[in-house]
Amino acid sequence: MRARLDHIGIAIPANDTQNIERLSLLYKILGLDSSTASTPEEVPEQGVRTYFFTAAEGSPHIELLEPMNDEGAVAKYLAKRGPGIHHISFRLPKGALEETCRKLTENAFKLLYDAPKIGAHNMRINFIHPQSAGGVLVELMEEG
Ligand code: CMX
Repeated sequence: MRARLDHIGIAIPANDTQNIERLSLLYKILGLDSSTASTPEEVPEQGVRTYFFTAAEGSPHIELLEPMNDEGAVAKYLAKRGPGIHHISFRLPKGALEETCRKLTENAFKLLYDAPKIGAHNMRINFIHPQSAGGVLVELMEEG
């Protein structure tokens, strides 16, 4: 099993249209496909609206994370640390998530959920707590 770095999640302030437009322009100049940026996906369970920018084949994509309310993890992150890189996300081959989580737990890495949840793009997700992963929140995902 070999995971692939799928995307980098960036926390952005809520309701800042100008900021989203500027970032969209930045990624457009870099050639990222922003076709999904104008139609963000809402993930109420995570309390976020996500704007996805697709990079070149084989390269990690960019996911902007805008809080939908004051309670979610991203809203808390923004309040404490301000905008910036919120998490990195590894994509696992379909069917590998449970076994990978089992191995991580066995080796004392702290997972956030006992069982995977459904995230953006209908992916099954879990997270490794930043305290177990060098200060970086790590998302693990596989196709739902
Ligand atoms: N990256 C790095 N460090 C982080 C962090 C992040 N994203 N979020 C929190 N931390 C740090 C905190 O600053 C804190 O550090 P200090 O102890 O040095 O102050 C430490 O981790 C512990 O934090 P905590 O009190 O255990 O928990 P928080 O309330 O800060 O929540 C976390 C942290 C990871 C449990 C929470 O953010 C969470 O549940 N995340 C998973 C869900 C999520 O992030 N969803 C949004 C994205 C979903 C998507 O992509 O669709």
